[in-house]
Amino acid sequence: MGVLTAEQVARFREEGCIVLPDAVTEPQLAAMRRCFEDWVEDSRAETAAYGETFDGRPRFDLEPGHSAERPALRRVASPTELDDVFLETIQRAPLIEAVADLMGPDLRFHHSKINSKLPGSATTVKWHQDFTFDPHSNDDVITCLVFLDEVTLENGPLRTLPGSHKGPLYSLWHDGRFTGAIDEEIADSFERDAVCHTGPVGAACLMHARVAHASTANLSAEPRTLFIAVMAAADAIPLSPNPVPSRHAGLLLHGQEPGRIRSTAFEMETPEIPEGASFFVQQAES
Ligand SMILES: O=C(O)CCC(=O)C(=O)O
Repeated sequence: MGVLTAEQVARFREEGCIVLPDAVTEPQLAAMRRCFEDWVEDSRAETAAYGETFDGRPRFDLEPGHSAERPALRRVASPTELDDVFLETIQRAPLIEAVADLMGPDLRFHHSKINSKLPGSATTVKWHQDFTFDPHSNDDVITCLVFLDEVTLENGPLRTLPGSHKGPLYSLWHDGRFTGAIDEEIADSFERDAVCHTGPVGAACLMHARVAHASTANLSAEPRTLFIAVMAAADAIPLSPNPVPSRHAGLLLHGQEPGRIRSTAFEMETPEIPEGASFFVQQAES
């Protein structure tokens, strides 16, 4: 069942990122937003990253400056383990059918998370490519960023460098340290051609995992919360430990088990798994 137009598919091939309006249903959206509101309320009682994931790291990550009055919950790791609506959302049309139009019918789950920029928090994302955090045997890997809030130019939208999925894999290592961010001078050269991806609540950005991307702080009074799911062609085999391990990793989301491994040639440095709650901690240390 194709849901994307030929033009949308061509744009994805050329630029590496498209916004799909109405990517999720109203009930899914309402349920995901309710979950996140509850987690923000819970976070008011906390002063440091808390909860526990599959691999023993904190599940809920707080931006420095977080307080009960001004909560700054910036990351929830593996929400698919907390409420069924998250897995259901990425297994159902139209989202999964759109991904199948771009990556082929056989699709496997890799990991998920929520990234939020609550009003007044300073959360930013430095330039990086997801593929250098999550290398697979081939690069048919896609990051789906579902807008749980309207995303505007003011509330810290995703910014990508169109076409960068066809270019080099940039190092995330500098002076012997894994910083989780592309070298600043290279990143500065992306700024001129960077494109912001905005859209209504319920839309989703479908982004090739090799696309260079970043996002700035939320300068508005409105939140910007994304449910992010990374999935891959089922014949793309992960080559390094999952940075956001989940009991759902490897789950077939669509199509059939291919019973094959497909590999393409590339070379890159080994990524480092964050020791803290999220890659925000790695990037902040850089
Ligand atoms: O939250 C964002 O703006 C970007 C998310 C992202 O790049 C990531 O979590 O890898």
